[in-house]
Amino acid sequence: MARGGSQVARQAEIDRRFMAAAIRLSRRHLGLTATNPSVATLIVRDDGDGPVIVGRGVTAIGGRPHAEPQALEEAGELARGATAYVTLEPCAHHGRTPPCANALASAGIARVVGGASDPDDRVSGRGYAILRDAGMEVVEGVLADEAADQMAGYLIRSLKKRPEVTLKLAVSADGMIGRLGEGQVAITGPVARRQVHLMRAETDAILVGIGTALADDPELTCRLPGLEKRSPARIVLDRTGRLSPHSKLVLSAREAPVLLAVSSEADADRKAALAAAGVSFLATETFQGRIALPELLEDIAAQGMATLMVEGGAETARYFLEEGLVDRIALFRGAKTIGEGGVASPLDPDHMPPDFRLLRQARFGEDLYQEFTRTS
Ligand code: AOF
Ligand code: ZN
Repeated sequence: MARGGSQVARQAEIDRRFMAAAIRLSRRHLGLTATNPSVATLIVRDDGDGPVIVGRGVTAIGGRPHAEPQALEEAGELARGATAYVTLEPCAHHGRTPPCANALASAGIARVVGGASDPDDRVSGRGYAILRDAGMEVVEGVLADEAADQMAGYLIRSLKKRPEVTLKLAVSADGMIGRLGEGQVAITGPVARRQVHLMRAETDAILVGIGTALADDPELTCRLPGLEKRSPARIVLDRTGRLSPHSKLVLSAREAPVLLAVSSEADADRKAALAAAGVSFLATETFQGRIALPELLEDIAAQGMATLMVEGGAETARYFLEEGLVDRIALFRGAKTIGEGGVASPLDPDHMPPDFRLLRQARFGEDLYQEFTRTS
């Protein structure tokens, strides 16, 4: 009995270890799988000398093929009798390819360990049912929260019809996010800045207010060596269409999309000039003189974007917070002070809103990084 219990505990530990590895692998295609989540599968077998990975797959760029068939292909005959670790319940529907649940069964997989459950009506519960009906042992919900966190954009888009919103803030040691009228001011060091570029690579879209676009002339691209092609779409809240055709955003519109959220007040000639430079528009309604965020976010999700990072400025950040539309706060706390003429952070870094909890923290160079997620 005691031995049985310790074996179960040992297996549970092995399952958590391989699920954690699968979750890390799933990060590879974040921001690259369109409306599909970036899912990973590991095929693991144990022929007596301990568990060995014999197949790996991540949802392909563009969203297909899914993770499972790729991992099964790599494993080949070694899949027979093996365990499959999947970060999301395997699909049960006939899309362009047969259901992944059936593919796992035909390959002779003996055990499936799943992470997050899939809210997709075509899949929810059915994927696991197919596996069980085929005689496989199924363990659901291993590291479910961690798996779901990695595909939060997909889950929020499915359930709320809007993208997951991450508010990114860089706050100086004296609680400022910049200096009035000075454009971009360095608050964090080079390591933290590279981390922000990595976050840009993993997100579908970045959003700033027109005030920040005019004052800072930011490019908002990913400029990490080798990841330049992974720049997200750039969205500006620009109700009246004030963005300059000579701004860095517009000048790079053919390399990574630029979308302006405008109302009917935007001047037609200005819009035409911007359109000629490659800019697209999200025609949005206004509410009390501002772009209506819920409608805008619905449009963004309808265009297939599941993750949105709000990068500035203070007014835009406050607007998203007031509307209850922030799911995650990515807070960089710089070691430098700004002093006179500083623009105060919309959030006190020591007092996050009560419905947010600290998920992880790290140090990047001299700067502290803290990530909070909404609990309700
Ligand atoms: C899996 N493995 O790697 C992914 C899954 O349009 P389709 O046919 O690609 O289906 C999209 C749905 O497939 C998506 O809503 C989600 O339920 C699932 N994603 N499933 O078995 C994968 N990416
Ligand atoms: Zn599938």
